[in-house]
Amino acid sequence: MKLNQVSSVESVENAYALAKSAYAALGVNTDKAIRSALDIPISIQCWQGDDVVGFEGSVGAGGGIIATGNYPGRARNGDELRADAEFAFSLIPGKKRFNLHSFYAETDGKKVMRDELEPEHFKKWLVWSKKKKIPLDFNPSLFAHPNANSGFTLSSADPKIRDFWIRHSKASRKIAAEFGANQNSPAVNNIWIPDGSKDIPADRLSPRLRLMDALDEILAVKYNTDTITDAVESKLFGIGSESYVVGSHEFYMGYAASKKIRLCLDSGHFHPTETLVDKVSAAMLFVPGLLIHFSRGVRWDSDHVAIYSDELRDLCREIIRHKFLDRVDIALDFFDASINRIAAWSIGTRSLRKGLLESLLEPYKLLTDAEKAGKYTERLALMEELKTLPFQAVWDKLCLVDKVPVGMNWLSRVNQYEKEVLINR
Ligand code: RNT
Ligand code: ZN
Repeated sequence: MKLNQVSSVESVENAYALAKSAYAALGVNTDKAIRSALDIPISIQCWQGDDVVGFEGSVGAGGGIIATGNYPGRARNGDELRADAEFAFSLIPGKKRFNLHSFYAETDGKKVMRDELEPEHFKKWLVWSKKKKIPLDFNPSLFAHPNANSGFTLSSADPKIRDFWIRHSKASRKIAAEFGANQNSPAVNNIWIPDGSKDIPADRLSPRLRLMDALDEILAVKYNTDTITDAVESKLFGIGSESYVVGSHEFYMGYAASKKIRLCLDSGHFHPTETLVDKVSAAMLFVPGLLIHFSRGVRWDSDHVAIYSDELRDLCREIIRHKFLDRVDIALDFFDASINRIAAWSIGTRSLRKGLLESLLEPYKLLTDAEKAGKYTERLALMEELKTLPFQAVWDKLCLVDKVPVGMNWLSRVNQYEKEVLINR
């Protein structure tokens, strides 16, 4: 089978015409759903492109996260990362943002400490972002650094260490606000720290008090909300922090609610059988908004490539059904070094866009009508029926509309890019 001959424009259009009427019979307008799905920004994580290494000359992530695998072609500098991302963008339909970490600063070979970073160290990213019309998001990097070696950063008992990371986090917010001022939409600045301990701590409280104080100090600097959206990300455990994580879910849920900032929920950061699906409608009652890191937890790893799973689809439905899009930022967070990294971006982002499209095609009112009337048999029957509607035809049409490859046609392009570019690195 030749991958690039799977579907002709004509066969996509024919299948779409049939699908359109099948959905119309349920009162769903597929053209409108396609337009809405393309309009939702997805923030793509730059760190899938280089295995979370950054440009400081370090070897890898640290901080309890790790990209395993040694697939050839890792981007080693800003130009390679931007080239790879641009190529990935050509395979991915819909509105995109690009999510940077502070250790992707470009300092022209000069050593700039993380607490001295300035917007000017992201000039190349800013110029590129403007040119490509891809807005940027940001994250302070509180790992892969000698000052993070103890396993504690913002919650460290050593004031020197804690102050360093407070200064770094402040610098990051300043950079994010500068991004936001340049792009007509706030840059999301997400604070995640790896702090925690391998074995049972005696004192679970003091680090949390220190973290709370540190965050208060960082967030005390006020910016125009048109330029920056602050978020804080919780976690259950990491490699080397199996027994205790300072920034747990309850900690940040409480913190975000009381400080009125966004809560970041990462789908890999909970118990293996626990999902985000039931958390969205609860958390949204108490926090101003959410940042969702779409990811996939597998055993101990929280960062496998996002796929079109039941969990992802349910999560998309929660956002769409309750019309939460204006208060939920949608982002990806995975890093896999064992497969082609551009393919990883393509698979993960396309899967997420599929989930959003599918949710926009749901005749939600039919479900809630059945529910309100107590017709639970009908509700379940309908839910099952909806699963086998001709969704793929609508997805293919969306790709056609946005002029990106239909079906698996993107993969042959990736293989070509691998042969021509990646393999020579
Ligand atoms: C780690 C968090 C965090 C990171 C990125 C690199 O467990 O999910 O979001 O993955 O910031
Ligand atoms: Zn995350």
